[in-house]
Formats: sequence, structure tokens, C-alpha cells
Amino acid sequence: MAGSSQQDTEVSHLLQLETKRQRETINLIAAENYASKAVLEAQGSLLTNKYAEGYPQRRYYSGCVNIDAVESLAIERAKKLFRAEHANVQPHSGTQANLAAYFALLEHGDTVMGMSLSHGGHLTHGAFVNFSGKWYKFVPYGVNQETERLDYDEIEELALKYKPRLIVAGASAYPRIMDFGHFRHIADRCGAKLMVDMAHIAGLVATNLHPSPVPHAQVVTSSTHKTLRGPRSGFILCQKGWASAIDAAVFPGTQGGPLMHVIAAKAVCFFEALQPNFYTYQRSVLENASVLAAELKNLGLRLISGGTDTHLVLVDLSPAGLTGKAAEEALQAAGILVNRNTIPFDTRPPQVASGIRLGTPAVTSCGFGFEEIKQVASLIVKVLSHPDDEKVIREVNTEVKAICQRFPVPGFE
Ligand code: DSN
Repeated sequence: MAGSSQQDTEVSHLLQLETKRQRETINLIAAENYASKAVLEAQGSLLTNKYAEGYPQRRYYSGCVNIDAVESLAIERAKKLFRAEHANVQPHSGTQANLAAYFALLEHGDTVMGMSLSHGGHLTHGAFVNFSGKWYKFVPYGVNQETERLDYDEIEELALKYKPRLIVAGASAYPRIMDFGHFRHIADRCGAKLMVDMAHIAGLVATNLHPSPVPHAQVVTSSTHKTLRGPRSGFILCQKGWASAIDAAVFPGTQGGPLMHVIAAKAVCFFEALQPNFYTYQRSVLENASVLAAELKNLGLRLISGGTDTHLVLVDLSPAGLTGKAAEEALQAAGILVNRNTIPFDTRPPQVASGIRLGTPAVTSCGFGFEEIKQVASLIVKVLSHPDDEKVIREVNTEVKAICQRFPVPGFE
């Protein structure tokens, strides 16, 4: 490149190491996925060079003719995919999407209800360390201790008692279908608005494999890189009446210049999600998760709520005498990636946690079927039964590498 006499070998070396790491590990982190080559190319494109504050045909910079077309395409595809009245594709992430949605829907200090982080909610649903917990009065709701599922009667009771201005539904570690119609009924009863953060299940919603929140919620937020398999980013859908408030809350409310290269990658992601084979992929994600849950259960592990309806499984490791941290570390040493996760009514702090969360979106993108999922389940249980045994860890790692060789990571092969 003109003007650069030297190449940055340090970053390129780290990228090579990361490529190797992704190639040689089995990724069961429920929030991760492998973006396609087309998504990666759009995200790595020269659109990163362009400033485009504003919205299509209403920019604060010249030279936006192609940028406008890209953003309009992303908006139209998002609306079509989710059958939504309005879409804003500028949020840089799911958290930015939630920040903007609250900015549009709430006043500082308002009362809001959201699922407790320790029961499966998200940081931005009122955790006290997050802006959401500091700027708004969040009343947390959770799951029933016995069923480990959302207790809609209890949520309704809380809503009638606290009269929140907004109810937030959605979760990061809840393995069951959410009844958004029921949430809307509760919101209507207490005069609240409903916002759904569908980040984890967006791919399932896009393919009708999870009921859509769009007909029920005034505002729906999401990230794009989980089940939806797009670039690392976010977007907001809303009813027409909220369109200008949401757009103003994103820009200039909470963001400056949009990341146009990422918006192009979102347009590609929405295009891919509109294709028939995306449904087949999402169905396999669900089937693989169901097989993973059944196998882990057969092999003696306790699953929160007894199983899964979605892409993820939450395992309670307390009966096995392990912490989530110890399990995550032992599995990582063997080349299997999961994350420690608190379980409902956990007595341990999140840094240690009593559970692990596992998901099938990434391995399904690699082409794993039932046979591989069963093999991985037995490797997991082998490691968890001998977390400190280096020989076992080495043996499992050899098997993990052999599976990875057969199922290369899409996107960069
Ligand atoms: N950090 C993500 C997850 O792991 O679910 C949520 O944003």
C-alpha cells in the first residue's frame, strides 16, 4: 500500500493464530456463530471509509448515493424477513439497540420490568452494574423455582403491583419458548409498553421456528450474530407509530456515524436468512439442541427446566460437584468451548457460577448432525467426570481435532 513501507506482522500473526483456534475447537457457545464468506467480505469492505450520519436521502455528508442504497436494502430486507412495519439497521450491537429503545420509550428513573440476569436475562435488562440498572428502576422477574420456567401469573402480579412503564421480555440463557402474547396481555393489563429483545432467537423467529414477538411488541431489538448468523451488530424493529422516535433515539440520540460496512453485511445476512436453506439450517439447530439435551441427560447431567425448546441447553453442575468455571476451563483445555452461566437461584457469583450454557448454532453451521452431537455429548461428560485428569483431556482433544478436520469452519475455508 502506498505510504506504508512496513506491514503489521503482529496483527496478521494473531489473526493466523485465531484462524487456527477457530479451526481446532468445537464451539458450543450459544451466542456465537460462523458468518458466511459473503458477510465477512461485506464487513471487511471499503464501505468502512464512508461517513454517513443521518438516514438514506437525509445525510450530513455528500457522496452517500451508494451508501443510501445499501442501507435501504438492509431496511427493506429486515422488514420483509420479520414482517415488521419499520426497521432501523444502524445500532452497532444488541446493547446499543436496547440503549436506543429505552431512550425512545422511557424517561430517566422510570419503572421497568425485565428478566433477572441470574435467571437468564441480559445485562441490559436492568443489571445493577449496567446503565439500564442505574438509569431506570428495574423490577426483576424470574422463573418458578420448581418448573424453572417463566411464571406468567407471578409476572402479572408483579406488573400490577409495580405498574411499570415498560416490560422487557427476552433472555440470554432461557431454554424454553417465550409466550410473547401472554407478555402483551400482562403489559396491557398494567398499562405498560412491551419491548422484546430477541437477540438469541432471531434466526428461529425469522424462520417461524419460534413464535414472533413482532405482532405483540411495540419495539423489538436484536443482535445479528447469534442464531441469525450475520455480522457482529444490532437492529431494531418497531410499529409505525414508534418509527420516528426510534430513529431519533439511534441517531442522533445515542450514536453518531453508522458503520456502513457492517450495515452492508447486515443486508447480506438478511438476504441469506430469506433463502429457503436458512429454514433447513435453523431446523437442524433445534434438532441438534434437542439431541444434545437428551444425550447429556441420559449421561447423568441435570438440565435446567429438564430440556430445551430452543438452540441452547443450560446444565446445573451442582449435583456433579463442579462449578461452571471449573467445567468451562476443563472443557476449553480439551478444545470444547462453552460458557459458565449462573442458573436460577444460583448461590455462586457469576464469575464462578453453578452451570454451563451450551448451544448448537455454530456447530450446526459446520454441518454437525446427530452422530457428531452424540459424540460431543459423551466427550463433554468424559471431561466433566475427570476435569483434572490431563490424560483424559489430551485424549478428548485428539478426538475433538479429528471431528474439526471433518467439519471445517464456514466463511474462511
Ligand atoms: N453476551 C451474549 C450472550 O452470551 O448471550 C449476550 O449479549
